[in-house]
Amino acid sequence: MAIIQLTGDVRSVLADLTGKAPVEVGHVAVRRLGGIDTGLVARLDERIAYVMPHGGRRIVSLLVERLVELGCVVQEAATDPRDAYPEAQDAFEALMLGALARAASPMAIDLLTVQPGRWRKWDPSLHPESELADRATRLSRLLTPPIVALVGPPNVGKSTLCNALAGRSASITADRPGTTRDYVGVVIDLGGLVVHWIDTPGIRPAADQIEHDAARLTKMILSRADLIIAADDGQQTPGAGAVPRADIHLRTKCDLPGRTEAAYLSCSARTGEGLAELVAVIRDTLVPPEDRDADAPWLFDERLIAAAQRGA
Ligand SMILES: Nc1nc2c(ncn2[C@@H]2O[C@H](COP(=O)(O)OP(=O)(O)OP(=O)(O)O)[C@@H](O)[C@H]2O)c(=O)[nH]1
Ligand SMILES: [Mg+2]
Repeated sequence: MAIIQLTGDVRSVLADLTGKAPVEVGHVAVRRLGGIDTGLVARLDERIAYVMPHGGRRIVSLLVERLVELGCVVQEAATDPRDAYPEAQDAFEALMLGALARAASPMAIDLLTVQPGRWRKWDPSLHPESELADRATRLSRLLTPPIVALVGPPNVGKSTLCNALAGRSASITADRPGTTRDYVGVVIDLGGLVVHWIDTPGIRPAADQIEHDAARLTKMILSRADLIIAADDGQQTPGAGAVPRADIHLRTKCDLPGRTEAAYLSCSARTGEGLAELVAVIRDTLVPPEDRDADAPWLFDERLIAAAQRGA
């Protein structure tokens, strides 16, 4: 469960979010939350309400996005980071412990633990804020799982690959085009980087209404994806299932004769061939090794610059 606190003119925001009259002061009610989730809404007083959806990261971030659309402004907790971690030596260490607690990827751990030392010695003339911010955008994927979408024509083995990487049967597979009718999301650890993997339905020109709806949803997901992988098994007509933007072109089923091609990264979900390389390419594209290995401080929390300027 997550708790989102609303402060201010909560009446109109609650009405817009839930499509119902705002919950009365002192009451708690179950409400649909903007078509995103069903959760609890608690009204503490005229100006304070809690919205409590399920705690999954996706739900919380979609809900926050919706609230911003409705005119809300996101406020970071104004508390001193040391309040949460009294054992921390200084603000840098407290912020690091906070990031460690919410980091999704095992790969974040070593990098975070060296940060307090780097921030204490931060020299803005050596590592200006703009450079740190740029690198932080990519490194933040170690804290919040990036979205990786796998797209391509039906029956090329997208769901089989998803299951092979997840190490379990997360998506239904079959030797029949149109097996995946809706997108399936799985959290997968790719060599230390945890990602939100989206297995999409194969794109077919002659599709029924369900597939049209699924294709529309897929387009929406693609617009949010951090990385798009376009898969084909070498048996498709050119242009089938083409996507506007693909970061990686993948040839699947390379265990079958005549399927590999130099311009593609290739793999076989059946034999496991090429999977380790695929994992490394995805991870290093999303979080490049030069960002992970740089000895500059990592701006993993917006409050770090202010703390450094205060001489925390
Ligand atoms: N030889 C071989 N067959 C594979 C491989 N990966 C998948 N297949 C087979 O290809 C067929 C289609 O696999 P799916 O994973 O369902 O394909 P999909 O791309 O998800 O298909 P849709 O959901 O219809 O878009 C199944 O019969 C799989 O067993 C592979 O690496 N090698
Ligand atoms: Mg599928």
